[in-house]
Amino acid sequence: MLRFIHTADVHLDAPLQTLSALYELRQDDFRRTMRTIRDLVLDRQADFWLIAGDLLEYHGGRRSTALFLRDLFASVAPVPVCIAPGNHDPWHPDSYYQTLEWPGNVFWFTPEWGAYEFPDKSCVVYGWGFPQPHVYESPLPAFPGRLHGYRHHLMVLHGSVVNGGADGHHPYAPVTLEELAAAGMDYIALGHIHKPAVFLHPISQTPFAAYPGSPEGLSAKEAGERFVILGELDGDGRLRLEHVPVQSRIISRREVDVAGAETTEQLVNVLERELADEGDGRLLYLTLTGERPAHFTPPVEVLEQRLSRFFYVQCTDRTWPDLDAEQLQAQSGVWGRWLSKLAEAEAEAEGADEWRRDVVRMARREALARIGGIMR
Ligand SMILES: [Mn+2]
Repeated sequence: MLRFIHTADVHLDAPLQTLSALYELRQDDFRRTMRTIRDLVLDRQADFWLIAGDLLEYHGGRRSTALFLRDLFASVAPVPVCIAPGNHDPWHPDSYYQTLEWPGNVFWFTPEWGAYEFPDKSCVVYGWGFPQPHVYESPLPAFPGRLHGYRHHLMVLHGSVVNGGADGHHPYAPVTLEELAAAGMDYIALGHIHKPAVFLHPISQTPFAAYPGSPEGLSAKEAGERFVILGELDGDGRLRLEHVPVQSRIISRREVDVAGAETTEQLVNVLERELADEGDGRLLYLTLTGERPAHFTPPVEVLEQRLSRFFYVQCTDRTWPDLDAEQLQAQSGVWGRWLSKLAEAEAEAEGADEWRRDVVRMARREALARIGGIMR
């Protein structure tokens, strides 16, 4: 039985827009997540820690963070840590990957295919690393093939799994499932795509490659639990994959209908009720919707302040005022003419596809919000 922990796309020291004042605290979260993964490597007695790229940002990555990684990796010795650099942390001569002295249990992959042999585990770990941020060709045609005399074969690779033939225009090492399958691996630890995905072998239709996703959310899009993959390979080459949540903080995206609220206190009451299931300390990306009284615009700064039990709140107001659109339309002013035009567009879109009807409806809602903002 061979066991491994697979992670990728941690993006330590990445610039995180909108978090300026909280940046250092959030970076501390990312390092805590790395420690959680390290604990998992030790607790589950993993044979390997596979890291498939975009670990420490080449641009902006700090020496202190590189030293943190060095100490962290030393703390799992003698467990091998196998790292394949990605497009955010390419194998540059002046990268910390090359300028620091790393513990003996850290194995780097470079732009020349590498194969590290672990005879006591009857395993070879193969890998390749980005030479620079943009790589338009698949690295797999240059893969020299499997070594003989070993039971298990693992690969670590950062790149984009593309459907069908690679078109040569994708800048991040495009690889096809067929190419990956042809390498004859028991498992391919992929990185690059931040959403978890497991790929089935085109012939056996069983899992043989995966993206674990980012273990800590980097943006509002990376909401909910975040994972690493715990893999187990038995003597017959059967693979079992388990997704283990490791995030330090959850990012939540919520839309709350605040229709009818016409004071800040009423708004806060609605939000406290609707968000009761959201744990303290989360990052909350909140959107307000619903028809509101024209006289009252939600004060987003105040709401952000009142929701201070969260680590970070970004509140976006998408409510619209309860203007009498028909009465405005009946008047000959510029607002009336604008709304009439949108009413015409809405009528025209009636027989069109749903996407077009949505666009027209959003345009009308936006127009009402703008008009309401001015007439307030
Ligand atoms: Mn990447």
